[in-house]
Amino acid sequence: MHSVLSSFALLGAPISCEPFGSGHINGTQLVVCEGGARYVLQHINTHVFREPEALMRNIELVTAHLRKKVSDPRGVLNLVPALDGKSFVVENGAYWRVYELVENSVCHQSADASLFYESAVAFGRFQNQLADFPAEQLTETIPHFHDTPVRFAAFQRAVAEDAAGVSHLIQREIDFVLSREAFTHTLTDLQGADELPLRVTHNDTKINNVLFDAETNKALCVIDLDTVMPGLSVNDFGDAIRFGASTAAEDERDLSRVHFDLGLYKAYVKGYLSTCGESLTKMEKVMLPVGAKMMTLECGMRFLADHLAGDVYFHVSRKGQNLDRARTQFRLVEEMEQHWAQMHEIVEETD
Ligand code: GN1
Ligand code: MG
Repeated sequence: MHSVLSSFALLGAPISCEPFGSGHINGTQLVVCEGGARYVLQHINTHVFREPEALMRNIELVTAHLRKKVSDPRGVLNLVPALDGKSFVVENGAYWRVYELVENSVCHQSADASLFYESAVAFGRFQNQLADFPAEQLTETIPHFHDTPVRFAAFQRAVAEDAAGVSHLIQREIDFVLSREAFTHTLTDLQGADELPLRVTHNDTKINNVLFDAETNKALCVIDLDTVMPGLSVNDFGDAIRFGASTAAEDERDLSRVHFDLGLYKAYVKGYLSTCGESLTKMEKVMLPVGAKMMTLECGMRFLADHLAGDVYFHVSRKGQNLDRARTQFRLVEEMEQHWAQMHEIVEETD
């Protein structure tokens, strides 16, 4: 049993603690206590999140705000306080936190159109519920997280450094990114010109960051709040499409199985606009397809940069996994480019 558990106000003594979930960044364990209470213990990756205390403050603020707006107690994550009243415990320099497990919930790694629609309802609602939250109170937990030109520059550095010595094997993928440099500026330029508003965003809107009711499959709540910070709504929309509107897993090796599914895209557009369409500006709606392509390209270049660096950021369970992940993203980008007009039409028709 992890000794840090004794520093949290748990109901009953912990009897088991097992690896849980599918995150790439933090270490996550499911804790079961005598009496049946269940919790999620997380070790915060401070290599990625440099200011864990500011991050926890963000989560405290955001969950408190959401709690005022939800009727179902399972509609928001609940932090379990440490015995000293804080929302985290530091042990030997490591940061830990505990959430109550959301009971009778399931997490999906992929979805059909109706489930994907439900996840869009949840992320749209999340966006809406936080529309009146003062974004300036939040710390940027990872500066420039979805600043694609900054990610592009980091990618160029990774190519130049070629730390793992693999760049000569992946020139085609490198060129794929380099040839899209101009596109990477689209959203940051609009933001700089005040044509896209700064909002409170989730920044990791994959379908597996939504919990669904185990019986009804209705979306319950949004999880993984580490990257909640000021950002662009279209990037939240886009990251969800990147992950969820693909016909294959993020690390699929057989690219013939990887497609951008317009039906899934349409389902997400519908669900998303149903809960936050009213609060989005005209420009935000017009830029939704750009958000989708931007997040897919950005994630692909992050995976490829990490492959070049020797897998130092994203956890890998096999050699070449980050390259496989990059390739799926680039395949999706290509197919989005082929369906560009339809992606816009779907937004216009739905709005
Ligand atoms: C990381 O750990 P996880 O799976 O929640 C990453 C996201 C990527 C995602 C790709 C803090 O998220 O930005 O989109 O992997 N999170 C961070 O699967 O870098
Ligand atoms: Mg995440």
